[in-house]
Amino acid sequence: MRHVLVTGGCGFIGSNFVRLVLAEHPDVSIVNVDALTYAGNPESLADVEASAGERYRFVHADICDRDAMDAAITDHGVDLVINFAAESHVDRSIQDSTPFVKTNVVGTQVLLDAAKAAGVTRYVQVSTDEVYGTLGETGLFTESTPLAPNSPYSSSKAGADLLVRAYHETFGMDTVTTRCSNNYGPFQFPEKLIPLFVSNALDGKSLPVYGDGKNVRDWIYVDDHARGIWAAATAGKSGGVYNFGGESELQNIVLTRHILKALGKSEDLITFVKDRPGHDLRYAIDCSKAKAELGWEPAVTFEEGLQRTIDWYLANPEWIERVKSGAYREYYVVQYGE
Ligand code: NAD
Ligand code: TDX
Repeated sequence: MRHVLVTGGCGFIGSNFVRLVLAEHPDVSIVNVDALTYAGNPESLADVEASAGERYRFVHADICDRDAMDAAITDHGVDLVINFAAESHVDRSIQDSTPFVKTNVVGTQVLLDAAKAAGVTRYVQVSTDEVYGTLGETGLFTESTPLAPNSPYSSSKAGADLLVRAYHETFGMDTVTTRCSNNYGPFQFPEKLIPLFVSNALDGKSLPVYGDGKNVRDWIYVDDHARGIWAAATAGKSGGVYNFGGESELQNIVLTRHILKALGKSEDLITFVKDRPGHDLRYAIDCSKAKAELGWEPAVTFEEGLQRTIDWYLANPEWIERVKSGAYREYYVVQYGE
């Protein structure tokens, strides 16, 4: 049995990762450490909790808590740590960067120290293409593109990446860092573009497109990212960095029209609003290294992935309604007004 510690497993990508790895690898058990912030929802793993038996354990703890991290690693005989836990939304980091520095930078340092002290075999850092900053209209991010983050979110993620690099260089820790483009799929919190716009369209509310809508993102279905992380964790080179992307670039306005069309809603719902400060123009990933070294490639086309995602949101209205209660409303008013 391989004992894996996943942090942030009650979030969007973490929950999809836990479900997929437990289903595809019967020799793996997972302990999920999550602080259950606004973005963490144990309901997203209720099916796993009910069916995985001894192979799944949940620990309610903060990755900044060293004693709790030591205990989670030693109590469960963990040999592989995969750190998904993060504050992950750019707009929230513009409102207040404090929790971003705490969780993304300090939390990573604490987890690295706990993993080092326990002598785990490997530490995997789930990072993002946003650490590379922005592209112009051409070109792709490779693993050797210099880090040039532009938001408090991406700079806190870049800080974490540099700590991971330093623990590999200084202490010889076996680390792997993954950097992925924009994910979408089931269980994504409706502050991110796709679930926000699906949810608003279903409610007949306006879809707030920032600026002129011409910013470009490279969209990847969450299961493709999850498979990439597992491939990097199990077959990546020590100290390696691996980019993952969906090879599916779209301007935000084009994506918005796809969503409205798929839901049979009018384009009159589109509203252009004030641009995000420091809004990166374009992200696009060169994932040839992951293809060559890990035998990985994105398997889900954007059309198929978007349809699966929309079908999931249509089939799970109660998940989205519960998530949108309380604190979400306050955030929405601060970000978008009434
Ligand atoms: P998310 O916001 O949906 O989930 C984050 C999870 O981390 C939540 O369950 C939350 O409760 C937990 N968490 C937050 N602070 C914590 C702390 N201090 N201790 C323990 N748990 C804590 O995020 P996501 O979209 O699933 O992203 C997961 C990871 O992938 C992040 O590291 C993010 O930077 C990275 N990433 C995301 C994307 C994307 O498109 N969403 C793309 C590339 C990389
Ligand atoms: O209301 C909106 N209107 C809008 O036009 C929102 C929420 C977003 N946008 C634009 C901004 C971006 O150009 O849509 C694009 C996507 O925005 P987000 O979903 O907020 O994602 P992004 O800022 O690109 O970052 C995402 O990808 C990389 C994740 O949130 C990060 O966690 C990940 O690291």
